[in-house]
Amino acid sequence: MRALILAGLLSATAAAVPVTYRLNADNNRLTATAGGQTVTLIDMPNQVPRAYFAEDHPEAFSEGMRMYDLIVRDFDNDGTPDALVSYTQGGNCCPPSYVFVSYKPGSVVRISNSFESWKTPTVEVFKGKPVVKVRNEDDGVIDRYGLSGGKAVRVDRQPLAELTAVAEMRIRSFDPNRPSLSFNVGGDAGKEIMTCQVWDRWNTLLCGIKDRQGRVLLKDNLGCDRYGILASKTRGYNDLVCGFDLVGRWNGQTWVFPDN
Ligand SMILES: [Ca+2]
Repeated sequence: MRALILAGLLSATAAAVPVTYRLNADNNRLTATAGGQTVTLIDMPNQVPRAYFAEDHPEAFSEGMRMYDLIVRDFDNDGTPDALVSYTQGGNCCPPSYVFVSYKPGSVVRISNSFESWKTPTVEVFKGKPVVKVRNEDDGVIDRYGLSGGKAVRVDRQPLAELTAVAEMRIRSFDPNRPSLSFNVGGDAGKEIMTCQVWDRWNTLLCGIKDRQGRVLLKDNLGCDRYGILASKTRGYNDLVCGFDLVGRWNGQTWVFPDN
């Protein structure tokens, strides 16, 4: 009997502590539940934790912020699940910030330093630990962040590979006096014309493609720092590339880019 109790205690100690993280429906409160007890970790309207609402706090929160992208893993491999959560004031000025939030029953809540990502990052295993993979197109890199000692640490940085285009327009070298290039993208033997303009708000390009009859093959409604024509083809038409590696493929009527 004694041996049984001891074995039970040991396995309870060794097993991961079950912690559940939850965002409320308004996306402004993050709670953790463990052992039947629910604790508020971040509460934007009520300024919890208080210190984070000071303007000079490096990870400054504000009352109107919302939280998204709750991703739960044991990021630091300590046996207790941690949360990665994004927070933003909204609007398009700045990318959302991401922090790791760790709750251990009976212990303090730990919130890491932040990093930024425009898009929801993916989580993958890197050198035996879950890491967050962030595409940073402004700097042309893929960064990986892990949680270590309560801090978000960049554990890897790789250059973003650019797909090679046979013809292209770039915001960096764009000349408004020469906004078009012609290239035979497929269909018949004639050349189509790609015409671009600067989307001032984002300092990026909006390019459309018309055929010789003036029919619109591609509407200019996708902002890309680079529009390229690739050598590869889909249904007889050259594939397009937006930015580094977002590939648009011909569907019989236009080019379709995946949601990025
Ligand atoms: Ca953990």
